Amino acid sequence: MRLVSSSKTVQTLKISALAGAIAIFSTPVLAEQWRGWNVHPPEYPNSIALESFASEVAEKTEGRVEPKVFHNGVLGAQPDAIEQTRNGALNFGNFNMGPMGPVVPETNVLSLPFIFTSEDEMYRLMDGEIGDRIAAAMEEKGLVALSWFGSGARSLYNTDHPIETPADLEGLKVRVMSNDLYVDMIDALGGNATPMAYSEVYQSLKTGVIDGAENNYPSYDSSGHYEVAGYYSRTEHLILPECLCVAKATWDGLSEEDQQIVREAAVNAAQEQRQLWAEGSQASHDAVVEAGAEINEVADKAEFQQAMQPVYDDFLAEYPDLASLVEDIQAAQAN
Ligand code: BDP
Repeated sequence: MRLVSSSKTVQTLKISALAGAIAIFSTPVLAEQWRGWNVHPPEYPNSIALESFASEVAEKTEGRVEPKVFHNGVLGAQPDAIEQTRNGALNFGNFNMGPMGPVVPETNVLSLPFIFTSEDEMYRLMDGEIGDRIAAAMEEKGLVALSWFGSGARSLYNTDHPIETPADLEGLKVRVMSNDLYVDMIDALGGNATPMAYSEVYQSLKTGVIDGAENNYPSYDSSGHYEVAGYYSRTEHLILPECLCVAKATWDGLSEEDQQIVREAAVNAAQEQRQLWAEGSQASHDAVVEAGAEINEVADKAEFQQAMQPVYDDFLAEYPDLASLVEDIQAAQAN
């Protein structure tokens, strides 16, 4: 086979450069490149759903908007990413309502332990008027919540014994997400709360800086925490929603047509995430058990629930205006 002569190559390059230049100058609207934050690895349910969101937006806006998801928390820790999205330095992200609390107090209502009685109830309420109230409060702080993802139920796990009752937490250093409400929660159970970035938890468990943490099965699994903290006790104290959020500055810059496309893609992504979550959660449970983690059913959750009363009292003393939101969530589930 003969190689193409070098002068021919140069000519080809010139032609393609010209074609490229024409393409650029004749494109009426330049594509907007969006940067999206995600803490999880690419195979995690949320990550797959975020990728679907990105592809659907790029396809349906015909390339006017090109979202790119940065997985594994490479764009920074969650509290910083929330700030960056609020000020428009990042364009979108999948955020948990835990680290959202210090920015949007209304979202802290969702972090009151045991406020949701099941994942289904959480989804039902977040898809309705309660979710709209939360979204309105977030929008005032610069974040447009377009849909709600699930994150299962969070339970305690630690390095050297199962947690059967609050007394088993006595003196344990337990990592929590960055939110004072969780410090109160662990303190009320007799442990010592240590707020810390997610990325530091594995090493801190391994070296004994902390004794335990709390999370759902998929995170316990994908973070590898089960390798270093093998006792997972099903307290299920938090059922936290997560948002697919777009920066308000980014959102306001979109045409109505594109806003609709982006919103629809976010709702579709949430549907996919919830489905993948249910499957992934079971798979993660099986995987950690297979790897030797011990899952402990907590016989009397009521003890943990009762211990949370001071957390509710202190929160409502600080935010009396949020009492109606708390009551509405509770009442809606009693029916
Ligand atoms: C996971 C959440 C993620 C949090 C993480 C944590 O999906 O947003 O950053 O927990 O504990 O379940 O920090």
